[in-house]
Amino acid sequence: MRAIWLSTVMGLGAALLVMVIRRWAGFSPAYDEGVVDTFMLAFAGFGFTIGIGCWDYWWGYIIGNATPAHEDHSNHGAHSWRDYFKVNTDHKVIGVQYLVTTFIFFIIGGMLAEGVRAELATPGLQYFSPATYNALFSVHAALMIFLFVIPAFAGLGNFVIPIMIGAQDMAFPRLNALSFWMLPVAGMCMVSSFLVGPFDAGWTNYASLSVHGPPGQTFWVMGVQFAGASSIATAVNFLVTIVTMRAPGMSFWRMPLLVWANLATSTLVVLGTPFIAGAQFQVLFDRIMGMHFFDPTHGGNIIVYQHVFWFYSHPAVYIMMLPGFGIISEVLAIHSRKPIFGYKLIAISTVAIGVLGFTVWAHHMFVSGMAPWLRVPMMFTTMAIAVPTGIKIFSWVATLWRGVVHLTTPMLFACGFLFTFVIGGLSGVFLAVIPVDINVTDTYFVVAHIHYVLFGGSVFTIYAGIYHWYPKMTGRMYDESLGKLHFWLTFIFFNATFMPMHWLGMEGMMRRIADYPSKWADMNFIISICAFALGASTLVFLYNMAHSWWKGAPAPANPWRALTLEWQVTSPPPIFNFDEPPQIVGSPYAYGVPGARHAIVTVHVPPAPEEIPVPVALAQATPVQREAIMSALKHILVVANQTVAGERLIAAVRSRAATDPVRVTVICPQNDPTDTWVVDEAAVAAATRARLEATLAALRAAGIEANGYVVDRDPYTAVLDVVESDPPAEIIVSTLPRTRSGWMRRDLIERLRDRTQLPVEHVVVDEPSETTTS
Ligand code: HEM
Ligand SMILES: [Cu+2]
Repeated sequence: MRAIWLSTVMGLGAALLVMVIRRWAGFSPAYDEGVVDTFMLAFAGFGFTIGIGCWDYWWGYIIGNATPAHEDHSNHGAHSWRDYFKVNTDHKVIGVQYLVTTFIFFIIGGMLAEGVRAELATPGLQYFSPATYNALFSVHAALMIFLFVIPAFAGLGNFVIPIMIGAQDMAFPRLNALSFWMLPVAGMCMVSSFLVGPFDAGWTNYASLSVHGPPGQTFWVMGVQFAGASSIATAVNFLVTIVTMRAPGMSFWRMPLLVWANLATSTLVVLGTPFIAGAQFQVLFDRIMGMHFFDPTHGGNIIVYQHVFWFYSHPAVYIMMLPGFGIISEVLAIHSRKPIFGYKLIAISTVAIGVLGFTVWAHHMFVSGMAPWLRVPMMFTTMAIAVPTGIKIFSWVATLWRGVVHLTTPMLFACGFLFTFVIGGLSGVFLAVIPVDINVTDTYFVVAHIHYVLFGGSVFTIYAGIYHWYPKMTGRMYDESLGKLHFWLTFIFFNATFMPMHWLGMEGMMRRIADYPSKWADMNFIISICAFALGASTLVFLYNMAHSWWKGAPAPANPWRALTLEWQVTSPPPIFNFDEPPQIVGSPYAYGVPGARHAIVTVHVPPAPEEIPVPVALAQATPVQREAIMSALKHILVVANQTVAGERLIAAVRSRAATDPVRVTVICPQNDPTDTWVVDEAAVAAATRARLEATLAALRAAGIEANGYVVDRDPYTAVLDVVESDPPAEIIVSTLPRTRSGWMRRDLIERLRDRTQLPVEHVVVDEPSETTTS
């Protein structure tokens, strides 16, 4: 491919050119690793993005080619799997590209972690030299942070955010593609550092270790620059998209919380990332140009590195948290069928965390030798961040409270997140306390803390998001039992791996060291075994994703019955998302509020090829054809008694039939306590039968295949009977208003939802004209 040879040619060419210039200018040696590597990587990376075609359009524009009057959208949207390997400007394709790529780096980073755990399984040095060990955890952490967590959120956001706000794409689709294609470049820089002597100064790359470290340090610096450029470009793209492209009616207070989270995160990225880029350039200049930013013997200052680094990297922990918080807000509200508790407070606390995030950076430097007084304000600001974070936690728990909780896989991961993140947050508050931090600095207590927030906080939320939007992205359902298995394995082995590290740390086991005293042998052995099991649990996930994409059941447009916009279009969404801009009319979270709507979406359904009404087709069919027609129809079960012929009920069924061919079973359960004292059994039964016949006639008149019967049971058992014998896809229950309905007094709807796990719609029929009285 053009990308490969262009990046090779440009990389080697640049390296050669630099050497020639150095020879000519009289520098010796002509081959200086640092300088040559820097130019080689920069040009190879740049060449890759050129070769793959990111710059084609802009280049054509610059050299004055005629720009087409109408964009032909030829590289927009995926028409076959091959399109995922090309430059594509469709945010949905880019979102999937991001997720798949980041998971590849997640797996590489995970394998490096298993290497770390293998070495630590027993005391002494077995597999790796101390230097290699340093490289293992450095590359592990760098890949996890810069090539997995941060870009995986960018990928999810890319897919979901434009649809959520009712836009057709991101504001700058070509820039979006360039952002994505810089990622593999960044990842290759980091991974290929193993070829030259990998970087080993930790993911923080402190000077002066980084200045004097092996040649791989240069690879790390260039990797961070590409990853950083990618995230800044994406963040600008998100900001412009969210601020300028929301659908009519979507005020800030009607934005889903994931959009809020992304707005705050993108602001952090735009303000913070230039700092880490600057710090890494300074390291690079110290290395290759003989500058002395961080060399005290020449008037430099080492601590300045840490200040600049953490001024980015503390906000970066929120870059790795806030999008996850957004995902959790969506998942919890949708899967517990309740309006989110404290919508505005969650939104405001998201922004507050973003702002406060810039005021705490030196809590990472309590023992660095910085001015001692600076610790005190940093301690207080750090503790202050616990307030908005606590607000969120309480709001999420309050959302769950008395909701109809559906323990689907995304919901399980969301609950797992709550559990682990609270632990990670609490150990964070401990670490904010100066004397505690001084005591456990650089021990396994910190390693435990990092993983509780990053694995529990970010990886769990990424999983929750992927499962939640998987049906939308692929148009297929994932396997729910495998999903649950994946969750429990991950949850159990995660805690078994990282919880004991708290104790090791408090006993004084130091991090970033390949060996340890033998008194900790047992504990470390157990941890390593659990870490291998944790790694293996990922296989369940990968199998589920790959197999379901290939063979999973087709996903309906809205399997979770969510209100937000991305669920109102087909799965997967059409290439330009919406036929017409949707109109936003209400809150995105009014779950369980009767009649609530978030948006009005116009969908132009293509006219069906032949328009023979189902009953007519059935009447003409042979028994075999009949069977086929019946099984292709979506089965809807309607449960009603007094309200059975209600207009609203019939309208609800008709609207189902408008989108999918349906067949309907209507049941009228009889033994229902009525409001009257004296009951004439025979008369009641006759009246019920008459209402049922009227309903069936009305449905058949509308071209719907309908059957029905009066049953002599209570509604709950009657429904379960049908679910057993002829499983419906959906249930519609029609009752009188709550105050006058015996069924509602017995919580019929909730009980049916819990028991059958099917969508149950409740139609309330009120006006006297709509109920046929006997
Ligand atoms: C199978 C899962 C994982 C295992 C077994 C694991 C194991 C470890 C271990 C043992 C260390 C400490 C090495 C040392 O200090 O000597 C470490 C460091 C680290 N890990 Fe992980 N890890 C895993 C997943 C992750 C994930 C998902 C992330 C981030 C999203 C992450 C981020 C980090 C960071 C930031 C460090 C600090 C590295 C440094 O000291 O510079 N890890 N990991
Ligand atoms: Cu921090």
